[in-house]
Amino acid sequence: MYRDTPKPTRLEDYQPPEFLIDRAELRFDLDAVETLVSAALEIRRNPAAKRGDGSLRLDGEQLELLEIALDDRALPPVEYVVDERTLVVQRVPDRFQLRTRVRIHPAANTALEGLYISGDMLCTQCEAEGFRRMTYFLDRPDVMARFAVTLVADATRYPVLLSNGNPIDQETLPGGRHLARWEDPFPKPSYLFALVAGDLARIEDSFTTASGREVALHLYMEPRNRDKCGHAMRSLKAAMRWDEEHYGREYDLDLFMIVAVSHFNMGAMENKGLNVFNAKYVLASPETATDQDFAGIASVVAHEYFHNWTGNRITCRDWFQLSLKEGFTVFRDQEFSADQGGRDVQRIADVRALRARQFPEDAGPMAHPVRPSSYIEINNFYTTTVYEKGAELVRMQARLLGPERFRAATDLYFQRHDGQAVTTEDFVRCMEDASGLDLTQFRRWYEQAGTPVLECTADWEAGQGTYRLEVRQHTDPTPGQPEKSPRHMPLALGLIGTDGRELPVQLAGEPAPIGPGTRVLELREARQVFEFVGLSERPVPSLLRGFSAPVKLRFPYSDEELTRLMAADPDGVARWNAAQQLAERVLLAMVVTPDTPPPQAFIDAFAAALGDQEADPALLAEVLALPSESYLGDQMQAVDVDGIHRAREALMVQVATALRADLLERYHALHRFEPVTDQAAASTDREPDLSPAAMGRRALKNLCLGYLMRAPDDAVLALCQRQYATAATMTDRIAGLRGLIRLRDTDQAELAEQALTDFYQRWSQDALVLDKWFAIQAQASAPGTLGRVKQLLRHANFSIGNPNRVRSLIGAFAAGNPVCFHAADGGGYRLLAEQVARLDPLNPQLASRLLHPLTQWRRHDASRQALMRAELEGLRARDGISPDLFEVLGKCLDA
Ligand code: B3K
Ligand code: ZN
Repeated sequence: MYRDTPKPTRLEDYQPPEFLIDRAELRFDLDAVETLVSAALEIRRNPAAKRGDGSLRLDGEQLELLEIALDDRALPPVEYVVDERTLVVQRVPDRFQLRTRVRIHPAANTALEGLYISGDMLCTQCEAEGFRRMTYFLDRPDVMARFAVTLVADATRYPVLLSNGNPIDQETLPGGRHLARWEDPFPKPSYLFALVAGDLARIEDSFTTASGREVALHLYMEPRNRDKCGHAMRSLKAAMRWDEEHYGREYDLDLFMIVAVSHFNMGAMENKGLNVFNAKYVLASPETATDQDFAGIASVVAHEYFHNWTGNRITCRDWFQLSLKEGFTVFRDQEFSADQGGRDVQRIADVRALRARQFPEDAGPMAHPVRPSSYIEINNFYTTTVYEKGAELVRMQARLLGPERFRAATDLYFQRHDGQAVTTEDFVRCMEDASGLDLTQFRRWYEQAGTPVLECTADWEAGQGTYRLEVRQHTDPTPGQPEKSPRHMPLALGLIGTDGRELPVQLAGEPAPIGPGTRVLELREARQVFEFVGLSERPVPSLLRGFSAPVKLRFPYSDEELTRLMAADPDGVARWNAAQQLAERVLLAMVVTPDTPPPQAFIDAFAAALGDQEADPALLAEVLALPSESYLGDQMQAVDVDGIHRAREALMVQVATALRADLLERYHALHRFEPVTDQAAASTDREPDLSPAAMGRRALKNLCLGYLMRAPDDAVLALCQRQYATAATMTDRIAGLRGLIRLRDTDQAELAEQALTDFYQRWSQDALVLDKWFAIQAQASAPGTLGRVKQLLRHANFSIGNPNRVRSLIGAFAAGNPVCFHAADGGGYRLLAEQVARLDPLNPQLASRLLHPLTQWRRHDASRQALMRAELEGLRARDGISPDLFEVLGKCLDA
């Protein structure tokens, strides 16, 4: 931790590197307690850079320098300076070899950046700036070197030794040690370096590329997890094929490896040829993983694989360009998942996530552009804005270009920039050059933070058959950006008639369209008017179809119009969005006036959707899910946490009571598809079905169960217990448990406790399932939850050193349980602040992320604001907080 005030890095100060590293030969003498790292770097002056003072500055942190030599001459101490962050070698020649040898301590590395231990294995995480914790280097993405790596370790503890690229050779050494050599033929930035050592099991497969090359696929895991990797392997092969078919991208090495590790700060990491994954995104079986987990695995496996082209072959010039690789790669994984599992449902999930996390970020103190212009700790900028909003920016460009021109533009991007470290500007230029479009105004999306609001109104001239739509756009100020300019965006829309059918969308002055359907308009001005002609009746506009731009759109729909869209809009996203708006309206009214019954029209619309046998059950599960408490809070001036919770629960009870028979009928009809286990024999009569259709059925069925358990009579309780006990899938079991846990702190609490004990006993040996056990308790809205979370922090299975466990208890409570976290006495805030303070010295990256729910303090009432602020001030007053925390606290307290 640094005591001096950390200084920001600014985009405007970017300078090309003064030196380049062509080749890096590394040797790791591996040991958990003490590892020695020897580096031989071929360095030369960068002809494209300004000449500095003639000295070489290398990054290095927490390294103990043992030896240093330049062109084989050991350097005397007067010729170099080492401090906490850098090694400066004075007056170096234009081209030379630098050798260093340093000592590092993997077992003491709790930050999980650089080389660290996870259980009995050693592994690395270098992005963004972890490589400098292993050796002195130019640790920046625009320095791309060829790496040759030698790993030496104890042969019994670490029989498997992996690094990037191709295995070159292996040797047995005296003293029970062995050695492996790896070479990566592709130049890469240091953040893509990886090594793994351990006693690992492996499953193998292979993939034949479009051009007929064989690629070996190796998946490594702790031996006890060997039978849980089939889905990840299948997902990898599907992703490889998809990237060939949709982007013409073939894999480039003969070997692709994935390693599952138990201690990991994020989801996974795309190191060249050697992806390292959080085990959560690899391991799955129907009994241990939910349908959502299966989908998450496919999407993360694809995401990391896709990075091979969008990130590794073409990388970022500097970390301000992070969205170049992340936004594009998220867009690619979203499209992959849409092709695998269903386009509407995937898009709805993506929009839901964007609204739940990115919109609040963009409206709060942490708001920043997709291409930020300054940071203190780059790890704080792996945000939903850079990732998910970044993906929306690529999606809008794809939409503006259309499929053919977008493909031509990505082809051009891959051809023009292969092997380079580039910027988001280079990406947009390819979009322009391949299409002829002018994206000058579109570039504002990369520079301006904040979510644009589209205020739409319409009028109808019956005599003319003309419908006029006026769209005004504005964006509120964000920190450091008081003024915003209008943005260029696609607005997809359709027009719906009284009978629910689509009407033709014909703009004044244009020929009649061939048929009805979606039309994409382009917005550029602060105010635009569109005139639709040739209409025989006043249409209901279906706006922002497919969520064509990441904006908040407002239109004064009547309840009847929303109901019509909810029942009939052929665009699934718009249909879902109409249902959300209708429910939001009802709920916000109930917040203001508790005990108002929902309008009968709402219940009828809900019943109609529930009974819709034509629609995809997965879509209906989305349409019938009420907006989340945090989304509702986001729609209010000052969040009324308790009022929202009360209203949402009350509405669910009312739906459950009014539609008990319908919910039960649909539940049973869907449940019939599931195999069940014979409790005594614990064996299933059939294999669970993991197709998207089966997952959709389970989603709708468990939605029904969720409603029914809001007003449980004995029959419903029995049904929930039965589902819990006989479930063949974790999806069904956890849905049963979620229902039962609602009984905590009621007079039927026994049922909840029994199920939780049973769940613990079944799964206490499986860390990922146990994470669910922690999370489900932390998210329960029962009054005793805060006390239970405190107890769970002392549970034998809680570990502050395991990020998954920390997220499943502290993160699930603070970010996933608004009503308990925001308890009026501030107990929830206190708990989070204490845990963040405890975690910060160990793992600042994780600590800073966990803090986020507190950063939204200004959204709450005065008394909560004071309590939240006091906790934030308390953290800031602590000695030696990390730069990560320093930056977040500064932004949210001083904004
Ligand atoms: N690129 C990594 C994220 C690294 C985060 C470092 N703090 C995972 C991904 O986006 O694929
Ligand atoms: Zn990524």
